[in-house]
Amino acid sequence: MKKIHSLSRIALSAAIIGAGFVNAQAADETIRQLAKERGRFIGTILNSEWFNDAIEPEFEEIHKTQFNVVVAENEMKFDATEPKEDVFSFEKGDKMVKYAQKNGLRVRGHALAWHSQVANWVNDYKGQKEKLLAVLKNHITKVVGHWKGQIAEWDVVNEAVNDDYNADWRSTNSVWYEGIGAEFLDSAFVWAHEADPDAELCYNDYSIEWGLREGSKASFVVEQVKRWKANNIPITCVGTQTHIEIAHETTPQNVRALAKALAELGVTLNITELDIGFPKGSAGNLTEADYAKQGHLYRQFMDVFLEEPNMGEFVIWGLTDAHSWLDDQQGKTEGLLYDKQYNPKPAYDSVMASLKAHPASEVKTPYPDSVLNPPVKCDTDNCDDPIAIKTHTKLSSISMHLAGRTLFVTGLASKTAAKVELFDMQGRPVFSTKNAKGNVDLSSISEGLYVVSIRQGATRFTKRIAIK
Ligand code: 9MR
Repeated sequence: MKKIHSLSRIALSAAIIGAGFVNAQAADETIRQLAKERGRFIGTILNSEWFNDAIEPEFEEIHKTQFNVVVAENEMKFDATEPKEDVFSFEKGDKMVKYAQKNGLRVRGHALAWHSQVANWVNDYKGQKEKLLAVLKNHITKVVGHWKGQIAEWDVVNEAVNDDYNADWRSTNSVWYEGIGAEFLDSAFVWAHEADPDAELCYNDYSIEWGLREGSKASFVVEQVKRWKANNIPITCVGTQTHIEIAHETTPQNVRALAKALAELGVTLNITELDIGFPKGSAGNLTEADYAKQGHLYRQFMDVFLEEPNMGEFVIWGLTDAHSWLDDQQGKTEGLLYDKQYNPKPAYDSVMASLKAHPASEVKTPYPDSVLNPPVKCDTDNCDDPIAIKTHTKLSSISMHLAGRTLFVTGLASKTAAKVELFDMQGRPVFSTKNAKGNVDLSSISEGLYVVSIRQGATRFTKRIAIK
């Protein structure tokens, strides 16, 4: 009997209960597999919900099946790793590194020297240059040192350029720049290199997908990279975050131009935080043509990525529209490859189509074999100790089927009852019972689309249903 790929299972169950996108994904083909054959890394973040064990089981299953590079959304930033002076907190980062090793994923570290998400205590030293240099050195040395050999690449400096028409260093609201001056950047690269000489070291920023016109952020960054290379500052890569909107049609070609400019300097360009959002509030009105347009833009980025020999990583800032910073903080929405119910969107198909249109024999890799096929760091034994990946990460055994107004819940552990909740598409609770042991009567619920959540102990199952 042909093995049904687990993702196809998800798509299949979505089809049964009438969810949005259902595509005919080939059973054994994944982005990860095609990326690996091409010597490239394609990935996404582990959302903070994953670190807090508050995410649906589909998330991890898709994440490790489809991608081969991973980044922590917030958990390796300064405020997370050094919440008190010289007191470090590596637990969450360790959990991710261990997950990556267990599943053969490359790890990006994000981010060491950044004006944002700095722990509050650092502000006590505002304007004290020597002290701030010591603080930053200690932070970089201990954090990079802790994961030496396990994190392949660091965003050493993040977002240090301002947003002015004539770009320059960000001189306000940056404890590092205001207290130390531009030398904090050079020093950060040197300290990171001392702590892990094999790690790739990036400068990462947003809005550098806007072209190389005079005075632009991208041109300013290229000029700095020239200076760093001339001065033997150990930078190896630039990250273009690329948080864009559906209307930003020129950005893929701008990224191509940036890659070419950096190639001349012997530096790699990575796409590090891509999302392509629609205006907030538009979610309910989006048409097939809108999603096709989004797919077209994703495809263009992937084409550029595969065609430029000095591009190595393609990272999307989120996996599912159910968990994305766009809705919370950006006035944008629906920017990722999977919809809120974990169905692959047309954007997913476009990424796959681009990969297939660029045969492995024609895609150059910027990485040596030792990077593409690193020694396995984890066997079953050392992976289980000392930090166990929570049982939460196992696929839920719970399943459900809706027939008329009756929800048939199966796969529950026999001893305790489950909590079944129903939410409308705005996330408002419309039904709840704590005592489900099998069938749940939904005859009181009006026609419409809902999300069902079934919880039993640590096991959780969520799915969208249409009540008719
Ligand atoms: O996705 C992150 C979000 O959860 C945080 O609240 C936010 C705080 O600054 O940071 C988000 O990630 C940012 C990344 O670290 C740097 N580039 C911009 C990203 C989106 O804001």
